[in-house]
Amino acid sequence: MITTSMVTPKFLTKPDEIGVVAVGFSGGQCKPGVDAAPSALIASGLLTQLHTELGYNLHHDDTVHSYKDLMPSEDPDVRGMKNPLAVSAVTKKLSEQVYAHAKEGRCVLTLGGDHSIAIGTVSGTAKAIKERLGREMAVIWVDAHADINTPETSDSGNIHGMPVAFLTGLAKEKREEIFGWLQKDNLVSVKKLVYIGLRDVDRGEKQILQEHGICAFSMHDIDRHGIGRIMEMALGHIGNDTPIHLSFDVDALDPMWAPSTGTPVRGGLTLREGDYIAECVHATGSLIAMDLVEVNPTLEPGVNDIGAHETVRAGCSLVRCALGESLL
Ligand SMILES: [Mn+2]
Repeated sequence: MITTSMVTPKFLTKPDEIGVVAVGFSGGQCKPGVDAAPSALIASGLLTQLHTELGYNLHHDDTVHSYKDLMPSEDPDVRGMKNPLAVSAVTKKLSEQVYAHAKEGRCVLTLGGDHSIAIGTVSGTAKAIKERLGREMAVIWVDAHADINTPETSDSGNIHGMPVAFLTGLAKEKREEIFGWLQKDNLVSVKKLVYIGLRDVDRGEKQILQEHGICAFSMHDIDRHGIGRIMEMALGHIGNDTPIHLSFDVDALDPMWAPSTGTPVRGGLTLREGDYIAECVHATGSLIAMDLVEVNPTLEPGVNDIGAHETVRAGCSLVRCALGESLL
């Protein structure tokens, strides 16, 4: 049975509406299959549940966007980045799509795709919130990884490990066609960024987190304090007067709960801890957007696709919790 605990949203003018963007894009990393996630999530009934069980009116174009028309014929590495033209073009377009929903005052749900797409989603909501409310939003980044490499600190060159660096202005590129379209209006402050679930952070990233005093709760912190106290501290850092964009990488969950993902790391969140994070963010009434990324149903599918099925199911649960499902 699904029960809802609806909280009156503080920063949405259309609280009963959700703008949905389905992004079948995998170009921020090397493993195909993450582009199949939106269809798998939708086929498992996620959008139907949001409508019939949680009561939202969905604004969705019934399309899983692959942005094929935006793909360049050649896309050579730039500063070590792989597929820079493609990722930039796709995220720029996605930024406009998310902006259009957020500007209308509705909550935006983006189903990825690899985590590079957050360059599009976060920049879109940041701009809309600045225009609509004249304030900066916060980002809660739930992930095993910090995704804050600059092109120079990245070993792999995969842009899904760099979105936070571009979104905070720590990584910059002047060329319009390679993220030069990210302007001040699109960016978020490192002071308004909170990480939860980190456990595989590169050396260069650790340095960036320390240098900028970024608020980050690793699995060590969660072991020490428990997820309840961690959420108090995370939300305390943000304050109750700030809109929140929740960017949830399914690899924050332990591979036991979400095996079908591109870069699994053992020692992660339980499904309940993940749901609890989402429930707490919902309870603030400050949620203005959520991304669910890095579900890859083609990896570790398991016997009878049980692994893929469980990963999709976990992803759906995280989304429903963030949007108001409650246990009682
Ligand atoms: Mn990520």
